[in-house]
Amino acid sequence: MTILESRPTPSGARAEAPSAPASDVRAWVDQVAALTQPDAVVWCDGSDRERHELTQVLLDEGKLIRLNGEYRPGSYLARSDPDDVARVESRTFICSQDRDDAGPTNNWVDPAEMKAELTDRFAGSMRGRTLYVVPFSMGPVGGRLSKLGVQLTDSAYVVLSMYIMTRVGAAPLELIEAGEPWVKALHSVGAPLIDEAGIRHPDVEWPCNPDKYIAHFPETREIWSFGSGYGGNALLGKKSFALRIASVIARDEGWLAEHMLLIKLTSPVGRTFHLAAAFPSACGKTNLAMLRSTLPGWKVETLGDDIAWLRQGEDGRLWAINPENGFFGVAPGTGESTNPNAIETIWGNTIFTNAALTDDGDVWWEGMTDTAPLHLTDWQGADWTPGLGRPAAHPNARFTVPAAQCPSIADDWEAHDGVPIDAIIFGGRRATNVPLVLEARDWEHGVFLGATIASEQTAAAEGAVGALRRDPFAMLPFCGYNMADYWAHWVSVGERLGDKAPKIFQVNWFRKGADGRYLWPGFGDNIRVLEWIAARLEGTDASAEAAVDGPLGVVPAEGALDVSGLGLTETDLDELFAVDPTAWQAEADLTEEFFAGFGDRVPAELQTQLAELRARLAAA
Ligand code: GTP
Ligand code: SPV
Ligand code: MN
Repeated sequence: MTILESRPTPSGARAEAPSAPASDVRAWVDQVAALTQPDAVVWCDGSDRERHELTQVLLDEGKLIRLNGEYRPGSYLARSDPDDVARVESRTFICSQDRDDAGPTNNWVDPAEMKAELTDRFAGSMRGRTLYVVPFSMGPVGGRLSKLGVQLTDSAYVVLSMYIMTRVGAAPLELIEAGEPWVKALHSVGAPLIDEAGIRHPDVEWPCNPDKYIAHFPETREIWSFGSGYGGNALLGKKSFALRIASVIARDEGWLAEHMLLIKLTSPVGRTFHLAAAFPSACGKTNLAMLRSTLPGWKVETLGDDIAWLRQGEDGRLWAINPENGFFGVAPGTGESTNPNAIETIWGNTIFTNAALTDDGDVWWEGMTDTAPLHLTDWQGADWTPGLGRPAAHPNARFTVPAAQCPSIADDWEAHDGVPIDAIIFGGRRATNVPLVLEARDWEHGVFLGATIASEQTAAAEGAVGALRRDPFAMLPFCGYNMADYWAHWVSVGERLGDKAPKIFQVNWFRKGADGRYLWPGFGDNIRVLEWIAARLEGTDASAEAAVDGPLGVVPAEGALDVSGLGLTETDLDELFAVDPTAWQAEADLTEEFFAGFGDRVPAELQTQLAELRARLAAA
């Protein structure tokens, strides 16, 4: 670790506003240190040595538990405060100058007001702690689509997580010092160890503050996060930078920052396709990204599991990168039978948060194995035995692991120019109404499908699990500007791509039968849906025969979807694709209401799509 004073003053060319000029890194650190009053300032270089030292600090402080090296080498368990277990959407703010630029789906506070309020919160917030300076790159360092940032944080757990999730170190800092634009990401857990009277208090296992703020300043490309140490609230390269701030940069520069997984699909005859898919939080991105095919000859390789940046290339097509360096994946439900590639990925070098601990020092969660161990220590540190009626792991327990450890990672996952996208898939968690798969008639219809995604709420954020809510493009919590403007931006990107635009599809793995069970086996069998999508992408006579028109979009023709060996009944299959015109007219009513909330900013193209949907339903 290097102490502030040993660093030379950065010099070199300066970036254009609105990104901070390079000379500001040190000045900014000094200014934040003066405000937050840490005991020490440490500039991080991302080295192994530093990682070991930070790990040791966390072990000594009782903030990490070392797992049994025989089962889980180089791996640790962290247990959070029970009130800091997921993203806090109610405390997430988009502080644009103009309220209308944040739109009706974001919390808004005037930027000057928010900065004044947060300056009060940050004053002395790091007393007794260390301020870490973490320079990082989203995307491979120096890549054409990559972006730079510096996170300041008083949490060593956050630093270790950033090492896994982003590219940290000297190389990004050199680029910043050479004048590349960068994003300021300020974070404090908001739990000073020294009080106003100068008295030092003992630390706790998971310091945080009940008063949380995840504030974004889109015009100045800044993030100020206070009070939480968990996931997307605190690892600021992820949702705050790579989605909320990046979506605004993308709007201004004509590209897309999306809540999407990225995969390469290879057919039995060696045809390859690159697909990007947006599903809301905890709705299956990691699982689809790591799919192990149940159909012989088909292969899925992983490029990313949560975020994609997509930009038109010189050939006119849409190219995409995964800006992240690791996975922050949902643990519950991840097992040998559902996601064997994830299980292999987390063999070691993994930080687990809010998983249960086995008596022999490994982790466990619901769905990891069919039966639970007879005794566990639960995610809150209490004794746990099966049948207690409460889960051993928190439903939003997560693993943080380097992407390079994934056995299905694609060779070119770090390609500087990314990969060319053949298809975009939208999905959600819908027990009713939404069919297993359909294809959009064209780009604008695809944008309508994305804009009207609704999904049952999961444990990835605070709120009532199971409640149906609109989550357009799976970006409701992540769009850094007015959602209706974002839809218009999507329409304009399609216009620019023209006939080189990817095809758009919609899927739903979660439809249930009258008896409440999932109609579709999901997981590895989702390859059957990808096979149909690939058939449609071929553009051959057989592609045309594989589909028929339906009221909601283009659906598989009789027999075109391979369901052999699944044991689905005729009724199951019918229910998976059933379209109830009455229920859909009701959905259309809800869509109309939803659009009305955005006033006249809703692009006319989407209103036209809604009218067409109603007409098709009426004719059905
Ligand atoms: P975030 O990281 O929160 O953005 O989530 P994600 O979209 O990556 O979700 P993930 O793949 O981790 O899935 C969340 C939950 O959905 C897990 O409990 C999975 O087991 C479950 N799941 C994923 N795919 C399927 C599927 O095809 N069928 C069913 N029934 N469940 C699935
Ligand atoms: C999500 O909630 O979509 C996540 C987890 O991927 S977090 O990083 O906490 O946002
Ligand atoms: Mn996510």
